[in-house]
Amino acid sequence: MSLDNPSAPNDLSAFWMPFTANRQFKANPRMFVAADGMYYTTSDGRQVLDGTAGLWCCNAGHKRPKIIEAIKAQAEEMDYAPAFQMGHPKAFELAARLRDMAPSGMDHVFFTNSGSESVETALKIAIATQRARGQGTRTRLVGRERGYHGVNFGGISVGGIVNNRRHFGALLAGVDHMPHTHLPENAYTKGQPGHGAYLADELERIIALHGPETIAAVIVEPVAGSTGVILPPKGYLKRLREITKAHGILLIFDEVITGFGRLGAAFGADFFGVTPDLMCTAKGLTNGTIPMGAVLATAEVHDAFMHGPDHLIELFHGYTYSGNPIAAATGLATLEIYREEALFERAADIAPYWEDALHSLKGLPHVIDIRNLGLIGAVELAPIEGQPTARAFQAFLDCYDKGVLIRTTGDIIALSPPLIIEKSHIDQLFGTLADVLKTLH
Ligand code: PXG
Repeated sequence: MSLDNPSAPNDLSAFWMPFTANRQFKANPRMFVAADGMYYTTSDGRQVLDGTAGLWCCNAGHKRPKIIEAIKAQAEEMDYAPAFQMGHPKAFELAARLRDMAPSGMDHVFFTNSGSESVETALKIAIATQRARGQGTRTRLVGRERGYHGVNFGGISVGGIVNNRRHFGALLAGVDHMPHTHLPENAYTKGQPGHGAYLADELERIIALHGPETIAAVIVEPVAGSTGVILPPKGYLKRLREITKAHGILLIFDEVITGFGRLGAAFGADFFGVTPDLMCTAKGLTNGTIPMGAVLATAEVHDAFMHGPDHLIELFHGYTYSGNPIAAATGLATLEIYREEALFERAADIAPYWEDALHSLKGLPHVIDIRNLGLIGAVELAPIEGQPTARAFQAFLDCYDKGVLIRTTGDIIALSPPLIIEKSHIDQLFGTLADVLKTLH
């Protein structure tokens, strides 16, 4: 096919879609063609309420004029600047803004282009930090069952989702996993569950098994999102911090979902009052508009590299698009919106209404658990016997038909709306979901 003879726009065959049942989708496609505020517009002209902020990323809602203007202005001024051995002002400005909003001590920012790249970057920095400190035997990484850290090799190695791992060979060597924190006795807890802080002590077992001098870092999501919203029991993250510190192990928080106001604070680290050594971010950093991620590091981590002759590269890592000008401009505009509209505080203010509306689904058919924190919600359904995921996926399709976008993982419905959500949207979201649950088989 030549370029002056483009194929019809309804040819769906070429695009191999990510994390999608391609054949099912292409037989019956669902297309968004526009978005504004809390709503998407479908190709057949319907309005669909965004209950998931895209994929947990459009925290300020859609089509924000400030972001659009920033992208236009930057594209006109300068499209790209080399990321290695050259700089441009907006990358430095964005890094400084991130440092200023991060937990104190997280003073340095390494730019990436996605959550997956932030994870790879943090894992590599962690191992290299230990080596730079003269702790070169510390090469092991510890993740957690049901953890999601993106889809690159490091991320799926420390991650704990079997389908994301089993098809891809031997993965990274020297990785171990803590148990997840989803306990049946915490079912229907509103907010952070009370039971299970003891699960952090499993890390002591792993440390005793391998020897602390072999372990570089532990990585966890403060709240596990992708595997269906698994919350940290009260005291759990503090305990992880104490144990890692006592054994010279770095703690990495993967804040790709919990960053930028999702819990009603800038980061999960702020919400839980626990500061890690490294923090992975992406998604909400640019409101999902332009791909960008960032790893935040403490001064201790950063300064471990700042030795040797000044003219030598300290860290052999980076991407062509690290700190890309248009992404940096988008990030700056996004952070300005968060600040001007106090969106993190807004999320905290509306979270109790969200919690009550969500938990009002208790008792509806098939519902076996409900979990929430900040502007995150999950409704777990009993699977249809012999057909795991089918019931929740049907709920997704039915909600979409009724004008509401939800997200499902397994038989769990996960919700994470833009932080600009109003009470009327919350009513629409849970009203529709309740109607759907009542008619599901
Ligand atoms: N870490 C965490 C904690 C994530 O949630 C990533 C890393 C990877 O980010 P990128 O930008 O490489 O995709 C994520 C991504 C869902 C869903 O529906 C979640 C993610 C992505 C897509 C869908 O739960 N999280």
